[in-house]
Amino acid sequence: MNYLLINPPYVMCGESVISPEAAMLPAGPLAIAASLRERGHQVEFKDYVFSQALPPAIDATKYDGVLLAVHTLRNIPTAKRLLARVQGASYVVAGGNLCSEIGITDFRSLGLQVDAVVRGYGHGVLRELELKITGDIRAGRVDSRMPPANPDLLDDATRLSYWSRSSARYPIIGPGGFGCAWSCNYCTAKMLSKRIERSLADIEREVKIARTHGYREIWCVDNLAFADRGLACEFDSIIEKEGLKWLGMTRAETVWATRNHLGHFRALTDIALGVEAPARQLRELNRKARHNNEELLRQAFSLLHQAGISSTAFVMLDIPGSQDDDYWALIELLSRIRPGNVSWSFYNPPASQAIGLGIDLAQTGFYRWPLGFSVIPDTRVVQYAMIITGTWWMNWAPENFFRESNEFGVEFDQGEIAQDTNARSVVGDLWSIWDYRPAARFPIAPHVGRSLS
Ligand code: B12
Ligand code: SF4
Repeated sequence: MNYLLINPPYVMCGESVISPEAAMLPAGPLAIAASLRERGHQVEFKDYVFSQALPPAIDATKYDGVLLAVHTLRNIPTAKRLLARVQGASYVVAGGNLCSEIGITDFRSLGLQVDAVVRGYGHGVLRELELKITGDIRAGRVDSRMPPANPDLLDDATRLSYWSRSSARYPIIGPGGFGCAWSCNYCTAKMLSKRIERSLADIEREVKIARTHGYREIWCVDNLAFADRGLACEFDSIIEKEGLKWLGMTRAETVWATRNHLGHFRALTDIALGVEAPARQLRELNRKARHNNEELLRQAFSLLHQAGISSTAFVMLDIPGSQDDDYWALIELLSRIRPGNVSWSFYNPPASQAIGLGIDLAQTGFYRWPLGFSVIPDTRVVQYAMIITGTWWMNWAPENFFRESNEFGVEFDQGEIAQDTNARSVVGDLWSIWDYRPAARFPIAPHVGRSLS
């Protein structure tokens, strides 16, 4: 059969696609394409992340199916605009991370006329695609075999853009496998799946492909890189043999369980752990996961550092109902647990909640602006992000607002940030990610030297 797989842009402004300065290979969609090819199908992969504009029309009459990738809710507006240009498709299927949260009914309510939605991991449901099954397609069980993503499916310019804008970092599912062994009630990242190991042979093939394409670092995107410490060590050896480095994320508990092996890792450079703001609301959100176990986090960061592995704390800003005090409590928490780097993101509500609230998805962008869940003004949330990263936000200066310095190393000099940048790129360092574009809802002009409080 003959398929067209479409990867929509991250964000658009008017008719222009905003080309991200930092991006990652779309490993999931590329893996689906590779899986279909392994079954003897033809797949054309059209990636619009770095296009200047969308094509006026996409003729789909020669394809047996059009596959639409949707990473998060923030992609819905661009996916919708692309789909509106697809003409003559006989079968349209959406898939991707978002589809672990929402299915066909929600897609249709958002105005995306698709025939089917692949829920959760998609590489195990190819038979259903061949049979043109409609509605919600759910895998009975996640397949441990997933062929490596194939960057050769991208045109040369797009492949080069991904390479250059990813700091030569390649995302793959590694030793932690698919899904997650834990079950935190608020979480959708486990992709509707208990933890399933991925075939080590496939992982090894993928690492080799990454090296062949000039990548120097593997970003292990597993929910828990240390879910199995033996496999994590094997993964490390594979990467070392290829002359590459890797980084990943996990939970503090698994760092503790791996403590006697941490010194054996040769190619591992950084481990990230979730550290949320100790806001009352988030404590409630995390009640079951007990993510705020401060002593465990402190020990985990310390164990990593003793083993010569750098660390990153993932923190979330704009948490529902959060206030100034919550933010400063977060800064104090960080000063006690002492991570190496800090990487923040803005709170994204669960997709169904965002749809229910009628959030204007076209305005949410990618890392562009907080969605306004905290009690304090958006501008101040942005100021807080600036403190964590030690960098200005698109020419904004936090003049007059921040007068204190504190133990975490945040220094202010006459109202301006005076500290080194400390957040990792791609997920945290947003001012280097987006070109500044004024937007309708956020008429931001560069306000150098103006107080935003
Ligand atoms: C790498 C990554 C990124 C990269 C690359 C994204 C990309 N286009 O590939 C970057 C850094 C750019 C990114 C950005 C964002 N991300 Co992200 N990202 C991830 C991460 C770490 C791994 C994704 C991955 O590669 N997985 C491995 C592949 C194999 O799995 P997969 O992509 O899910 O693909 C499988 C299935 O989904 C399906 N599938 C995928 N595509 C398609 C297409 C079709 C047609 C079909 C049928 C099936 C299918 O089959 C694949 C194989 O089984 C996940 C966390 C995680 N561990 O999953 C977060 C995650 C998905 N991201 C998340 C978020 C919130 C974002 C941002 C919104 C962050 C922000 N605040 O702005 C942005 C949105 C970017 C955008 N597209 O607009 C959240 C989503 C939470 C949610 N459910 O809303 C996650 C779960 C992290 C988290 N816990 O917060 N992200
Ligand atoms: S451990 Fe992490 S990925 Fe697993 S269910 Fe909890 S929050 Fe989700």
